[in-house]
Amino acid sequence: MATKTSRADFEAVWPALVQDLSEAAQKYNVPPNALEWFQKSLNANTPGGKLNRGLSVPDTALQILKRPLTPEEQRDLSTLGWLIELLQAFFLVSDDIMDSSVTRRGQPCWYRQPKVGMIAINDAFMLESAIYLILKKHFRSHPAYIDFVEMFHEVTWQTELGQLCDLITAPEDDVNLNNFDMNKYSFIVIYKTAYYSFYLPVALSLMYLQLATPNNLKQSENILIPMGEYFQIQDDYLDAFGDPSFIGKIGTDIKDNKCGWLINQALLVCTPEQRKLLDENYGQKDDAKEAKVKALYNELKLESRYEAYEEKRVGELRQMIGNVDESEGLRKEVFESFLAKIYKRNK
Ligand code: DMA
Ligand code: MG
Ligand code: MG
Ligand code: MG
Repeated sequence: MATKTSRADFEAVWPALVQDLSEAAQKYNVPPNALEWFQKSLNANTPGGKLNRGLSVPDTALQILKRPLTPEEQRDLSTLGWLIELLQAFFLVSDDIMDSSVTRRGQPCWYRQPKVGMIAINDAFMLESAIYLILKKHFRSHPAYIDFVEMFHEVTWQTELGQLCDLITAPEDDVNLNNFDMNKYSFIVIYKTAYYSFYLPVALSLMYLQLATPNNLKQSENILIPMGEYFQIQDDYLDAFGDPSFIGKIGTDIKDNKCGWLINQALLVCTPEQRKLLDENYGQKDDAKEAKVKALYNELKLESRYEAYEEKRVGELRQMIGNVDESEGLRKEVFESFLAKIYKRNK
């Protein structure tokens, strides 16, 4: 039996969702050029990524049920997966504006595309609204409908809290590395990334299957939040050490004065002279200064520090997964397959 949802099966659900959303706009006789704009934004910002989050909704159900999904389950769980991809699209369109990023998924960021500019802000809001339009259309009579709605609201709120801390810890005009530390860092990444990327897909799947007991949700959170923290540490590592043509985005963390994993690690091990170099070069929109910081990251051997961190965290996660209580229908495989998707990723 297949234990993974194929990308093609998952992608096949998307066009019908665009159609549903188009109908929701046409209900108000929206002018044709506005409808076209909305469809273009949906298609440019939602598919095209790794789809890890979206695929994890049907994948979680496959691991739990240990049988192939019925066509109805396949469609519903993929639809819930696409709602996470819409949430992600909403966050990424806004994140790229706030981070002054240049590329995303190998293309110019949406706000940098011809004729888009700051209309991207409204496009982001519409991507968020799309979640609730689809939820209502497809799941209004599901017993977990209100739980789905509340879960999307809560996770959105958590992500916004994380983004707020990420942004205010990185003021453009006031570089002060004393403001960074690993506790602040953990808060930022758990809230801005771990809840929506890791906890949400599993929670939605459990709710859909009517297996979302307090114990199952708590166990999932206890494993998926540290897993999501690890995922964002990978993102921060790849920001400086990844290949932009492979990861599809050009890193901005050094220039943006971000409280990222690499700078926090550098601060833990640098000498006073190296600290001076960081103070003078971090957080400025200057290619030569950014290059100096990267050179110091190499000198400090942050790459092997990262590899050591990765092995340690993955060992801890495997230990936690081994202790999962399966008596209420949760399965270790849910977490094993999630971990397998991200271990040693280079994109
Ligand atoms: C990502 O943080 C968090 C959200 C909520 C999009 P980031 O800015 O490091 O992401 P990326 O590297 O993809 O711009
Ligand atoms: Mg960003
Ligand atoms: Mg960001
Ligand atoms: Mg990043």
